[in-house]
Amino acid sequence: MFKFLAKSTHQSGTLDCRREFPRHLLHRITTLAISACTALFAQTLYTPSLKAESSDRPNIVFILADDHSYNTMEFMDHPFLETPHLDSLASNGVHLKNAFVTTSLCSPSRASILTGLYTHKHRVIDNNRLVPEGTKFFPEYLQQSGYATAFVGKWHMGGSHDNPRPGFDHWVSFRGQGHYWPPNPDYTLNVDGERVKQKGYITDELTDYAVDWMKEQQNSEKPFFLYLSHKAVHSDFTPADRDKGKYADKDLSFLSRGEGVTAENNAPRWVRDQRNSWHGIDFPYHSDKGIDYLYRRYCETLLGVDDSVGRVLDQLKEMGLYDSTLVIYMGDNGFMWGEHGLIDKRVSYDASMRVPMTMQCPDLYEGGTVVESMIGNIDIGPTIMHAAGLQTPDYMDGKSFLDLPNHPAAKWRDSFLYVYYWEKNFPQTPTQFALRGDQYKYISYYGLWDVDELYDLQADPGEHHNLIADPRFRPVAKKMERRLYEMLGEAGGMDIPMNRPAGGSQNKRWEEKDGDHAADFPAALVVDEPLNKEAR
Ligand SMILES: [Ca+2]
Repeated sequence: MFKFLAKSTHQSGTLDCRREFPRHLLHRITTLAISACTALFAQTLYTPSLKAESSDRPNIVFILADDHSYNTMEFMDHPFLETPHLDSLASNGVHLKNAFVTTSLCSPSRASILTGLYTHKHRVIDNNRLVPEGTKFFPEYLQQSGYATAFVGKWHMGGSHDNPRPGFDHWVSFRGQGHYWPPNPDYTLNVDGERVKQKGYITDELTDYAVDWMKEQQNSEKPFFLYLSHKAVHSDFTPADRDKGKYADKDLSFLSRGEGVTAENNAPRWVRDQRNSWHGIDFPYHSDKGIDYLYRRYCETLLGVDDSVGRVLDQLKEMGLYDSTLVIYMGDNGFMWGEHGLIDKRVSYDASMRVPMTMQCPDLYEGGTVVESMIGNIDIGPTIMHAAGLQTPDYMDGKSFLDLPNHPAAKWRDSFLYVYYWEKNFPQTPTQFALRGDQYKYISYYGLWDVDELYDLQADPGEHHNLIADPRFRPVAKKMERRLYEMLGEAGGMDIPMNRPAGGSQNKRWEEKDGDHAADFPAALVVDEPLNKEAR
């Protein structure tokens, strides 16, 4: 069983009642790491001779939701949502309140979670491609070190097949986005390489598969790692029948409607153009239903995910593993509901790049702990490997945050790098790079005649006041831009990856809402008179 020691060993002799990662495992990791320092890739710290002790290692459950915005949970002071099980992960564990993804898009983020790499390194830059041959997924290391591993749910890196991927003993998945309900009576999932009919509502059905597999681990010698990857709450938002219409009458006046996103305020021109597009509040998904209709469905769909989390936690309780199992919940990208006049993700604003993230392990963390440090999707692999007693491979960009809740003063990153590469499928959003610090965020657009953006996140967390043209902030903007490109260089990101176009392009505008006019240029780019009166 998972054992814990007090923190007295390295905190100025003070005894702290909170618990930390098992010290005997950390000691073993350190010792073995020194002898393995010449290795190119991850060294499995549990050599065959150590496998007898594998029962010391925790069981781990990672639950990924799709397009779940960071604040759509009851405990985030949502006006009406009821998410008791998602809330319980925070109240009984840790809320990683500043969690971000390096690219706010399904497939690139999923690839970063599974590889620990930035998007430009794993090169899954859109939602159409398979990961390149030879890509290593962190669950492979867990499997090799003696974990029983399962993947249940949405893989969505390339939609051409749903065959089992490396690293998993048990596999339940489907092609591409999958379906909330079977689209026809013959529609099938891939279960360990066999075609098995989807019987019902996907969130419940995936949870059934996950819980069944957990039950099978009850008497296993091996620790287990479950990767439960929901289709929900991605569009087309489809709640379980039991939740349909539950929020039909709720007041949605709290949603942002893009107020203040104007040329006078130096909001980028492309952002205002996007408002009347597939990803804008004036023409969302090219429909005339508006965001209120969509948002209600979205919230109702999330209730199924909350139920799923509850069922997984109940199963751990039933197996007597609730206190010792590390459970991590996160969203694969953020989601905007009216902020900046937009819906969806992709962009560098916090509402897009920030994700919900909680974790619990009562043996390890005190309930109600909040981590302020900036966590990334690239850190998930290193963190889960750390919990499993494995060293982070040198080539990974992320690092383990396993100890952060109990060591909040530990050295950690002070800047987070964000990248997004233009897709022809959704041509509204340009290639962009951003640097998010604790106080400021700098966003730069590449290959576009528009304004960059600078926000003071402490004074303006909603990113309403673009400071880029304010002379008082010019030194900050210059410094942030310089650091952004330094970080891109350090991370091997000074080349822009490209793909051949594939699939359609959601490029329409709605005339009734000024769809035949482009937005005005930002005030910072418009002059009253010629600048070069001495031209010869
Ligand atoms: Ca997604």
